[in-house]
Amino acid sequence: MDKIKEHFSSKVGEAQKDVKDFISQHGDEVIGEIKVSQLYQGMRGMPALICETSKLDPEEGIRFRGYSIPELQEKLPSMPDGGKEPLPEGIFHLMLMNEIPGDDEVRRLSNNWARRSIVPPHVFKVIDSLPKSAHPMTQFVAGIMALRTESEFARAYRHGIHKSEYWMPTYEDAMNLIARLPRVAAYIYRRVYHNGEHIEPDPKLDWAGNFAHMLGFDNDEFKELMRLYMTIHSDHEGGNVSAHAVKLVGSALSDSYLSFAAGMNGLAGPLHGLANQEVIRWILSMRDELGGGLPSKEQIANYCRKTLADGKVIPGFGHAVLRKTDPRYEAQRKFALDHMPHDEMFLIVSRIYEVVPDILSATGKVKNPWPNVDAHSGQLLMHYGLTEYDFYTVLFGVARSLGTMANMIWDRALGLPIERPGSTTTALLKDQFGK
Ligand code: CMX
Repeated sequence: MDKIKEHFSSKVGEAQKDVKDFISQHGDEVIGEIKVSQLYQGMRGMPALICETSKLDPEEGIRFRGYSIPELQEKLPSMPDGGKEPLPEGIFHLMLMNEIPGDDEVRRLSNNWARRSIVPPHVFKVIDSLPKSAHPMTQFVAGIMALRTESEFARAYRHGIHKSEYWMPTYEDAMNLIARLPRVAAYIYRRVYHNGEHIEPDPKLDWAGNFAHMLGFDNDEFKELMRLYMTIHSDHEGGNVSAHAVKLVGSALSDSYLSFAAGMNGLAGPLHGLANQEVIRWILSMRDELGGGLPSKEQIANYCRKTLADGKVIPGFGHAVLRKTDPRYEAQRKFALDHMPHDEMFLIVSRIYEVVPDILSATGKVKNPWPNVDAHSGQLLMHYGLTEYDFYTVLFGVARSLGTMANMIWDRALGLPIERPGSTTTALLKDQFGK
C-alpha cells in the first residue's frame, strides 16, 4: 500500500464510526422543507446530498474543507522556486485527508501521479478514430471511456471483492484517472490544434506544470496560471451538474471512469462548464461586430441588450447558488491585475463586469447578476496564446477530477448507498393540493 493510501486508510475506520453514530443520534432531525415550486425549479435550495470536500455559501462563495480561496493561496504549498500559486496536489490532499499538507506530502503526490501517468496506446487510437472536428469534450469523454479498460474496481468487483474494501480499488482508479487525464487532454489539444505534434511528459514536473508543458506552454507564468486554474476549478460542493452526475452514477457502483465520464458529459453543457468557451465566443463576436478594439460601456450595454432580446443568456454571469461575485472570478482577476493589467481582453472583461450586473438586475428575474468563474478564465488563457476556446472546458474537466474523485473515494469508504430520490407527477400534486 503506498504511503498516501495508508494515510487515508488510517482515517476510514474513525470516519465510518463517526457518521454511523451521528446518524443514530440525529437521523430523525428535520433539516428543511420542500416546496412544490422546488420540484419544478431544479431542486434549488434542497439540502439533499453529502459532499465532504467543499461547501458553497451563497454570499461568501466556496470553502474547501472550511478554507476560502485566499486562505488556500496563503496556506497550501506552492513551487519551491518562488512559486506563488497553490499546487493542485495540495488541494487534493486537503479534500481527501481534511488536512493542509506540507511540502513533502505534496511532492509525494506529484511523484505518485507521475508514476501512474502512463496512458495505454489504445486510448490514443480511440481518440484518433474521431474526426478532428469532433468537439474536444467529445474526444475527452471518449478517451476517459477508453481508459476504463484499466479499472481496478471493475476487476475487483468481478472477482467478488467484499463491500468493506470497495474504497481500495476506487482509490487506485481515482489516482490513476487524475494522473492520466492531463496526458489525454494534452493529446487532444495537440492533435486538433498542433498537427498532432505531441509533447512527451516530463515526470520531474508537478502535475499542473507538466500539463502546461504537454500542452506546449513552457512559460513559468502559464504554469503558475495552470496551478491556480486547477485548484480553483477542482470542486464546487456536491449539487452542481458535473459533481452530482459523478456521485449519482458512482452510487450504482459504476467505477471511476464511468462515473467521471458522466460528469464530463454534464460539464459539456453550455449552462455549466461550456460557459467558459461561450464567454470568449461572445466577447469575440461582440468585438468583431463593433470593429475591434476596446468597446465603450454603452456599446457593451447595447450588445448585452441584444443578446437578451435574442432570447440568449449572457455567458459567465449568474449562478444557481451564488449571490455575489464568485471568489474564483476574483482570484483570476487578481492574477490578471498582477500579470497583465494592460491586456486588451482583460480590459474588456473588466468593463463587462462594470456593465452586465445592472443590465441583468434590470430584467427583474435574474437572481444573481454577478460574474461566475467562467467569465474570466478564457481571458487568462488567451493572454498566453491558448486561444482555441473550444478546448477550454477540457481544462475545467481535468481540474474537476480532483474534487469528484476525492468524493468518490469517501463515498465508497462510507458505504453510501445507491441514489434513488422519489419523483411525483403534476396530477398527483394537484390531487393533493387542489387544481
Ligand atoms: N443571462 C440571461 N439570463 C439569465 C442569466 C444570464 N447570465 N442568468 C439567469 N438568467 C435568467 C434565466 O435564464 C431565467 O430565465 P427564465 O425565467 O426566462 O427561464 C431567470 O434568469 C432566472 O434564473 P436564475 O434563477 O437567476 O438562474 P438559474 O439558477 O436558473 O441558472 C445559470 C443559473 C448559471 C444556469 C444561469 O445564471 C445562466 O444561464 N448563466 C449563464 C451561463 C453560465 O455562465 N453558466 C456557468 C455557471 C458556472 C458553471 O457551472 O461553470
